[in-house]
Amino acid sequence: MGFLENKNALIVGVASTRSIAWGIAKAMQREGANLAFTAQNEKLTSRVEKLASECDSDIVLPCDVSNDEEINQVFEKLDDYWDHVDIIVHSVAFANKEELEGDYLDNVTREGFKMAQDISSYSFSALAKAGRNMMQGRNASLLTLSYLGAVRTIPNYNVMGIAKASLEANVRYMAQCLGPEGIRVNAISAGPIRTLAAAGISDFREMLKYSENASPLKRNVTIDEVGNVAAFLASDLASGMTGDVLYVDGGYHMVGMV
Ligand code: NAD
Ligand code: 0WE
Repeated sequence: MGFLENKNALIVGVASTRSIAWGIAKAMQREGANLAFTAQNEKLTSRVEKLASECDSDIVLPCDVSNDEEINQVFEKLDDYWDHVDIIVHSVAFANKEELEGDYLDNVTREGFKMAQDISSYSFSALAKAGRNMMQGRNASLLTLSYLGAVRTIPNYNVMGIAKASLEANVRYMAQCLGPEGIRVNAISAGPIRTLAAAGISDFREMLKYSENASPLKRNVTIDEVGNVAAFLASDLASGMTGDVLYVDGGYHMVGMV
């Protein structure tokens, strides 16, 4: 018997088989969870439906996280399938591509800054707000994905680094707010992984090489390794943990020099 048996998990952020959210979905399904997915837009829906069916799920709901209406509808529709939600996985980030390169101050804009905060940080609060009723009395768990650029400067990560810092603070405020309801909130800070969100980032290949060499494990991490930690964090095995950021990066974050 898996450690997520009879848990209902909503997964937000699957776009392909390379998505971190897909690694998380597979691990959670393996441990016995029932899954539901959202798809950002119509273009992604059929792909996500195919992936959902691989996890024995036929629940795929539209959700652009910049739209409050769509976020509320996710839980209204989910209510037709489930009478409660135990787990919400938020694996979503966005900044304008032109702001993820070069000189931070030259390239950042008021609109781009707002956009990065909205999609990459506020949307986690928005999902928790909308899903709060369905998570009552369940020892529910919320999980999001961060990156080291939240707490250290990383070349080109720029406006996303500030959005991830906001996301990690959001984890703490949400954990404080929801703790009395037995709801836990944590983040995984993953090492670099080649996904759609990494495609088109200039020098990503060099970054992967660099972190491979500098990490104690001498390799990069996989979506399955992130998925296993996510499944653990969302389970009752982690019942004493909330408001935290766990690194799944082969130890890269704690190295001072190689
Ligand atoms: P991905 O492209 O597979 O996933 C990103 C997801 O965000 C996609 O499913 C996309 O549809 C969704 N998304 C973007 N804007 C959205 C919107 N407005 N509404 C709804 N969904 C939206 O890439 P990924 O690398 O799996 O990214 C998932 C998370 O992991 C992100 O938060 C990212 O910052 C984080 N992360 C990635 C890495 C990495 O190196 N790939 C490392 C650490 C953390
Ligand atoms: O969080 C991320 C990337 C998130 C992301 C990616 C894109 C690419 C396409 C957000 N918005 C967009 N917008 C697009 O138009 N990561 C942790 C992966 C990543 O991205 C970097 C990195 C790493 C690592 C960008 C610069 C430097 C390092």
